[in-house]
Amino acid sequence: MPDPIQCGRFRLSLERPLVMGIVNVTPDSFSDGNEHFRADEAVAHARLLVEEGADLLDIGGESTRPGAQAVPADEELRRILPVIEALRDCGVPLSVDTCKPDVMRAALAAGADMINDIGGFSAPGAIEAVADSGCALCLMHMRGEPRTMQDAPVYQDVVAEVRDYLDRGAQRLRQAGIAATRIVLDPGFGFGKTAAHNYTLLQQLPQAVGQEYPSLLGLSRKSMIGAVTGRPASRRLGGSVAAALAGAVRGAHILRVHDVADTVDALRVWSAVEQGVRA
Ligand code: 9MG
Repeated sequence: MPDPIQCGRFRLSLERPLVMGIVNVTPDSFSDGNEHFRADEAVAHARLLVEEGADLLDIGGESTRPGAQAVPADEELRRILPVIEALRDCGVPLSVDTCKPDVMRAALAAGADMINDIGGFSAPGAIEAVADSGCALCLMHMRGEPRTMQDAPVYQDVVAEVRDYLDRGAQRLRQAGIAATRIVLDPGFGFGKTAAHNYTLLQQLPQAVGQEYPSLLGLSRKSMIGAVTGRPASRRLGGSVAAALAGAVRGAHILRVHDVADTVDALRVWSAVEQGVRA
């Protein structure tokens, strides 16, 4: 088992898979866009996720769905800062999903404990923005950018190529002086990958992410679930929970989900089967 993650004000033990609740403050996210767009609604939703058992929250002010347009940094900050400030003392670490160094700095100053960068900290200044804080970093694999990433992605060997990207990314972070205990790796389901690529990555998760760093998986309500079930994003709960469990069975450390209560229940039952129940 990897060491606990150093995550801002928190140390996260990895004795069991952790559940990260998604808090989108965007008008256009792929499965819950507009539902929690106002800051007060996003905060109320986040508090509910904590009550349901979320171990951490991931707050995002820019949609990452395929085809999404970029949002300027000042608009992203206008959306997320009030939410971070209101949730700072909610009892669980706050992750912020952003690729922009200016947003990273402001989010950390406002109290964020983790930066989740789907761009893999590749923007100029991104590593410098996070290096000297004590925050955790989620480095995700993406081929291309959200606007174009689903335009016929091709890999010779998706598992090896994702692994190589993640290894190199982690090395860049380490070279900047960032401790291994702050780094989390994510194969980036749905980011420049077909359904077949996504299922190969999930099936071969240990090979795709390696053993050196904890892993984070975002499978919830994604098109790979729809590709198998034929269901729209609003009806992918069962498929999402099954995918989360498949990740947990393969050693995933953090599961990024919309449906916290159902995922927590499924993980508890799985754990009871594997480890028994104390009388
Ligand atoms: C923001 N976001 C949307 N999907 C994601 C995923 O699969 N992983 C991470 N780290 N972030 C995601």
